[in-house]
Amino acid sequence: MAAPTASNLSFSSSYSISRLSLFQHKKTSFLCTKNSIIKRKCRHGGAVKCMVLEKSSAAEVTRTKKQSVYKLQTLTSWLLKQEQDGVIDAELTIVLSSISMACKQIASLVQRAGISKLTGVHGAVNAQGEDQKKLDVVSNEVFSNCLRASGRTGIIASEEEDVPVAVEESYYGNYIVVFDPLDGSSNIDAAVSTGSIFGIYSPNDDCLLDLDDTTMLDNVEQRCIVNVCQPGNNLLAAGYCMYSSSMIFVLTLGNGVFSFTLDPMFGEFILTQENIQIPKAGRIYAFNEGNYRLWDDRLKKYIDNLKDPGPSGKPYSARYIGSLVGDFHRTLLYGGIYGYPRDKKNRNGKLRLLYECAPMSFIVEQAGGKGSDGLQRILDIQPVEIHQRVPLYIGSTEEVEKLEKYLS
Ligand code: AHM
Ligand code: MG
Repeated sequence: MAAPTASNLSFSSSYSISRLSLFQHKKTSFLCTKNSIIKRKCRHGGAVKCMVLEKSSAAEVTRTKKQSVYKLQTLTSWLLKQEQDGVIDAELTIVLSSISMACKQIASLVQRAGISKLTGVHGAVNAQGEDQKKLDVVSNEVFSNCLRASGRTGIIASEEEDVPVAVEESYYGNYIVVFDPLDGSSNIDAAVSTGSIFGIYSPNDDCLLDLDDTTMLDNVEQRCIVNVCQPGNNLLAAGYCMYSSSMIFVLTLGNGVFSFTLDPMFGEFILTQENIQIPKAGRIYAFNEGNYRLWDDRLKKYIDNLKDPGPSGKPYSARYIGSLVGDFHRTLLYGGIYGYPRDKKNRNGKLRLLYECAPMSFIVEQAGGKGSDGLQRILDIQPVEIHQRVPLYIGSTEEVEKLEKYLS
């Protein structure tokens, strides 16, 4: 039998069978210790410490190799696996990859905002009458460009655009993507956590633009609006990316919630949590209590009870970042409730159904929690306009149900 060449060999620093390295020559598997390879160049025969493995031992080594702590699953490889398993199609894989690329770019802009003079206001007001930050505008452009370039998106609707936009003919695809490119942007100038939120809807035949016809743009816009206004129940995928001490990408495709952390050493999202389950209950509440005076009396009673549950109970802890992605992420991992209620000034609360409340509710339900407007499930609400606002109560099932009892 011909001797294996040194270039074929793997090295191991240990003599134990499980840690010896394996190489194969035709149908026979060989193990070589590091010493034998280094000292004797692993020449076959003579005094060289090479062993021939039985097939079962070879399989054992292969199994050990699979469990290596150095094996990392990237978002890309995870998405490809979902595609192979038939959970998503190739087009959606590309859309999701484009979104992750947009998030990486936005993270870099957020991190360098002070240096590149991207803090402060832009000077314009968005469709909802809010002052846009410079980074709101830039992030919207980054997100939109990445989606357009994917060639798989047909319509995009953003917090920062007045109406949903149909992607140009040459790049046109089927998926409908709704997003808030930089949520919690009032926190940016103080370098506090922010995030991007997105939801993806399925192709809708009623909406596919016939690019050959002479439809007026207004009609196209109207058709886009109709198609974007889908209830959260129709979401195919939803997720968010949090720009914080770590950059975390959380995603659901309707089969559990998965979390990926950006490894800054090589710029890839790495799978760090699978099938996240929100605790059934949690003694943390996140509300902007500055609005207490404007709230409904039933809600005041609920909050009063959390703070003073009587002699038998321990008060809840208050945690409020003022950044939905950050507050939601903590709630997802530790349990508790996040709320943005309606009040005397804002009859429908502040948060937007399409690209804030619905995607987050899809994620929380996939993690075993609840998303409610106080009376009904957020995912059941049929939007009637793009920037529609709804009250949001989201988090651990028991906590949201407790609140619903107070409000009913
Ligand atoms: P934005 O999309 O304009 O950033 O507004 C949404 C944000 C949420 O992230 C956050 O939970 C909420 O507004 C905070 O509002 P407030 O400052 O009224 O507490
Ligand atoms: Mg927002």
